[in-house]
Amino acid sequence: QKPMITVYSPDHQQHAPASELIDGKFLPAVEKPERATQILSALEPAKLGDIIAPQDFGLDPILAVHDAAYVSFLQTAWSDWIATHRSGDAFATNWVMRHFRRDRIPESIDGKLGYYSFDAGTPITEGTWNAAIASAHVALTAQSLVQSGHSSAFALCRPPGHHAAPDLFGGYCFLNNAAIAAQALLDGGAKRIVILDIDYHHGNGTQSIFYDRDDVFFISIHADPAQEYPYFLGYADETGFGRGRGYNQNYPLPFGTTWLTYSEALTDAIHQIERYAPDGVVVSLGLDTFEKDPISWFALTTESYRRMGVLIASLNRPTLFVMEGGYAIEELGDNAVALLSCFKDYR
Ligand code: SS9
Ligand code: ZN
Repeated sequence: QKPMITVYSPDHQQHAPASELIDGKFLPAVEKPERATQILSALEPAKLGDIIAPQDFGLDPILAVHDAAYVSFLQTAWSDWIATHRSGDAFATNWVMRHFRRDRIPESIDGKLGYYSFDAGTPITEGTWNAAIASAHVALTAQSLVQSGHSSAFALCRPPGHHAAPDLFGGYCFLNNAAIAAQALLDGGAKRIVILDIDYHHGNGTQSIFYDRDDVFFISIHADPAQEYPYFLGYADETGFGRGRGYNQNYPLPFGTTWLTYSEALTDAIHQIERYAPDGVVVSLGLDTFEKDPISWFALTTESYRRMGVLIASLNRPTLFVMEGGYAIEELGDNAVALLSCFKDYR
């Protein structure tokens, strides 16, 4: 059995919003530092492999996925907000919707926040950029391990990334860690990469980044967007565009989904991956499909994650796990270890 190295940076703690806009109220943030520290403390006794700090890869691999103007916006968003509003976390409240112009980027920070986001549930704090760039470097460090021959690695990313598009933040995400890592694998010589997104929410950002490409096959199993966030993407008929036609696959599932139904979708996804024969698999690992997740409505159990680990291991491909969502703090570490240790045991 080969060890599975985990990459972790304490810098995520710099992103600790005081509150989030949830159900029309400012409530204590659900996406909080304890998520990552809880997983870290469960990993230590599980002994999957060493836990290492990220390297600094600079901005180039981020700019291979995200727009330069968007990245500059993120770097100064909080200080621009403070210059106007003097205190507190920044929130978007106005958006470029249908009937509006998308060819003018506002000068005002309030306008920019709306131009570069798609929800009001994602606060930007003083340390958000530092945390987001560290999270991307965590993913890139794990990617470099896989690229150099490690059969798997775990990027304990926080904040998550799969909702972030080339020029949009939202859904607690700023930089798309999984997409950045997948692009880096390609730039390092891989020809075909699969991103398998098993977060409860559709990975709209990742889908958007690779929708017209055939070198990244994006597959997502998630709650039906007709009923659940992010609401405006993630339907089964989104199958890719141009060269990318046939290389995007969504499995929208209903509220209350248990392992019985979930495993059918995952098994189908596994077959599709086998047919594509990728050089590597990036797993957008969300654990918000768990029955006790406070913001999600699937009914998977810790045992489901063990089985998921076994199924993903059966692919026998270099595999990079990138942490996404999961908000049932107490069980988060056990569920992560359940999946990762079964994956490792069956490889
Ligand atoms: C549910 C609000 C959802 C965003 C959730 C983003 C999850 C990222 N009432 N808010 S994995
Ligand atoms: Zn999620």
